Amino acid sequence: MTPRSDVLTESRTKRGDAGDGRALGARITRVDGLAKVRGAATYSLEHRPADLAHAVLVGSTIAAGRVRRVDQSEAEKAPGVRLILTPDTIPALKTASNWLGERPSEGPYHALTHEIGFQGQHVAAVVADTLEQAVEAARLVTIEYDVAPAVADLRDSRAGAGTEVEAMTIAWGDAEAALEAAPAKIRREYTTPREYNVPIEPHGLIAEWQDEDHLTIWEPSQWIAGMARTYAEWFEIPYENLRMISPYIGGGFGSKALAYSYGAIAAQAAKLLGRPVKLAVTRPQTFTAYGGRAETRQEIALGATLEGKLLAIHHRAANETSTTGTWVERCGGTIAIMYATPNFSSKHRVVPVNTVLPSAFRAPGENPSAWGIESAIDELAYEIGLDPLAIRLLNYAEHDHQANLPWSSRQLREAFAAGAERFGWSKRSPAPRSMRAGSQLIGWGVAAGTYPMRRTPGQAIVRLLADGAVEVLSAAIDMGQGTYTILAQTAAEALAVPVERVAVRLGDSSMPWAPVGGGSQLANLMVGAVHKAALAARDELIGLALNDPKSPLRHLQANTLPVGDGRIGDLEIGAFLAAIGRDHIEVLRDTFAENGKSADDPFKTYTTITGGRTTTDNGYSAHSWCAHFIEVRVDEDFGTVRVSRVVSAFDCGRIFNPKLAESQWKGGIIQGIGQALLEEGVVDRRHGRVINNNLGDYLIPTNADVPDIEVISVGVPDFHATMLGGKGVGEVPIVGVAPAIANAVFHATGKRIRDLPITLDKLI
Ligand code: MCN
Ligand code: MOS
Repeated sequence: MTPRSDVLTESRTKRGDAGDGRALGARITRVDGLAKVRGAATYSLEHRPADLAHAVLVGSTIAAGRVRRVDQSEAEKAPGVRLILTPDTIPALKTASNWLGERPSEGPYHALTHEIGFQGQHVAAVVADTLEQAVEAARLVTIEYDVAPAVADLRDSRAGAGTEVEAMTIAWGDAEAALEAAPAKIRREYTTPREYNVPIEPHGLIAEWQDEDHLTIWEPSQWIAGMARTYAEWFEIPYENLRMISPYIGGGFGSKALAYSYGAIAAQAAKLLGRPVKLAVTRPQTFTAYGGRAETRQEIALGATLEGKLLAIHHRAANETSTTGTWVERCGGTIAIMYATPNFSSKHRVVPVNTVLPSAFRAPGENPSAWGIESAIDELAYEIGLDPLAIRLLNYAEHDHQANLPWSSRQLREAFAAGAERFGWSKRSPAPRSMRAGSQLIGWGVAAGTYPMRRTPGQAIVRLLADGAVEVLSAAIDMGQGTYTILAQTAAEALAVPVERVAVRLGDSSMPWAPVGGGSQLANLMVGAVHKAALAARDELIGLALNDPKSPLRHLQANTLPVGDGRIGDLEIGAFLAAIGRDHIEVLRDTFAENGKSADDPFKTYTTITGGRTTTDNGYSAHSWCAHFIEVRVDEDFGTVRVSRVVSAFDCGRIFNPKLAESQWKGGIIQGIGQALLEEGVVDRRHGRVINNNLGDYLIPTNADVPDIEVISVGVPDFHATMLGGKGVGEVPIVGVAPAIANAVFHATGKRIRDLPITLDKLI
């Protein structure tokens, strides 16, 4: 359902600004907040089309092999059953292109296949009149398999070495020779387990065909254009005939940017039945319906002078991927740019195992990369007898050594300083096990984090309405990060109206193109487009006032025509528009292209990730930065770890809404606490099965696990990074949290944990 302006109007906060042109940067409460807590916000799966049928998935119980036979005879007889799809009966679709816009094959796409590559892979789907009937009938489907040996995970001895990813080889100087000659060195292995996004709203969709080539999909989506393209290509219908609707999303953390096979199955069922079909992926199924963060392994060797100055970084990394596709969890990202070193070498391998294809989870790549280097640099500090903060400052990278370019801005030194000051780092007693409170060992750790500034353009329409209100429209999305709010603030700022007068509509493919709501880019790109469009709308209004033959303001000069708060000059905008015979003014603008021109090939630009500018393409290397200072308390007898204090300082450039950015930072830190202490997909080696596939067993932090978190902004506007000077906020906060906690645990206990999560069995 499209976001209704009435819902948004009702939910607007009364604590907005007064239309004084300073809306951007104000601590405004989320404009969609009230609608959400009152239940007035309609999520995709709450849509209620008439005659809705329900699909339920049947998953493979084996991790590798072949479906020999599906016996659906019992299920067919069950009450209410309308359709059973199996590898034998599901019609073929066309293979869709990937997010690079490349079609991996020209052949058909089968959403259900006989070949089994992982446990939980969809093998059949049962569609019935009610959910209960479909659930019951799905239990009656029996499947016979030919079982093949499976490789459970990266640590499985049968996993092999995999394949080197050439594009991930990064090198300068001669790391091996420099390491050999270095007077101080360490060589260690760091690992992270399989981790899952687990947004609070599980996945799923409702698919409804209007006629044989018009399809509407209600599905939570971080990328309206990209997912709409996939559905359109699968079913070979024109992109314009595909309507994708996703006004509200209960979190995604990277997992809702692509269309998955269950989407194809539901849309296929809807087409075959001529009825709308709803497919709600259950929580256990979300662990195999799409991938979380791949398991990683990194071997890091650091060579340094006896004073702690880095001479070489040598890095060999690997991540698991599926047997049918390639996911690269780029472990070379953070390690290549965080510290100054004259010699560097990083290589990366992918190792196929029997898992669903892993995918993006908040700060993919940068997150495990920071786990490695921020642990290793800490180990070197203790080895040499240097303070962990001092070694980071000693090796501070004054420019990007990988790209050999200046930073667009890097307030990381300021972040270290502000964080250390608020945390009281100078009071730290250096030796491990030297701080305690009764049976609690106290440890203080520090680590840095970073995330690149990605830049794909996006479009927005700004409308000035006769009643002085403003509308903003874009197919961008809000999954909780605050897009509705900051875009309202942007239009309010540019047009000098109160935020309450701006209605923002998002999440609909019939609106202007927008990039993926991922990679921490959406805020800056869309704020840029809306700002441009709002200023252009204002200029158009003034132009009409000065030039339109019917304008009552024709005799005035441009500089005596202020626009603001629903007025132009001394006229109400409505009265003015009525006088010139218009009922609104509408302007479309694009983040990068000028004068309302679209990108050269909008379809390619917005439905793939290839239309963007790189992190370095204007001669500056643009990234967000952060420094985390964390205190842990470790119970000496039980080995339990509690995070008791967090102070983190961020350089994310100009902040559009400190209240929301702080909430993003705290959320990322909390997810980092989960990664450090709790999160781990436990794989049963015998069956290749994720056994803790539910929120009772896959642990994430709850309130009792989270202490007070203090976040500080040290950013300055960075116009080399983006148009309005902001940098990315959403992902950088999770980067560096786990190593800061591991470093604190080492300081508390003298025990170094290099394998996440840090559980008590590893400590005692
Ligand atoms: N912001 C700001 N000033 C800036 C930049 C951002 O005030 N200079 C604030 C705004 O409120 C903006 C938010 O931070 O809406 C996030 O902006 P940005 O960093 O551009 O990130 P995106 O809008 O692209 O959001 C995606 C990002 C990613 S990639 C993941 S993963 C993630 C995250 O956001 N998943 C989230 N934050 C999440 N927050 C919630 N509640 N749920 C998720 O699933
Ligand atoms: Mo975020 S993992 O880029 O959606």
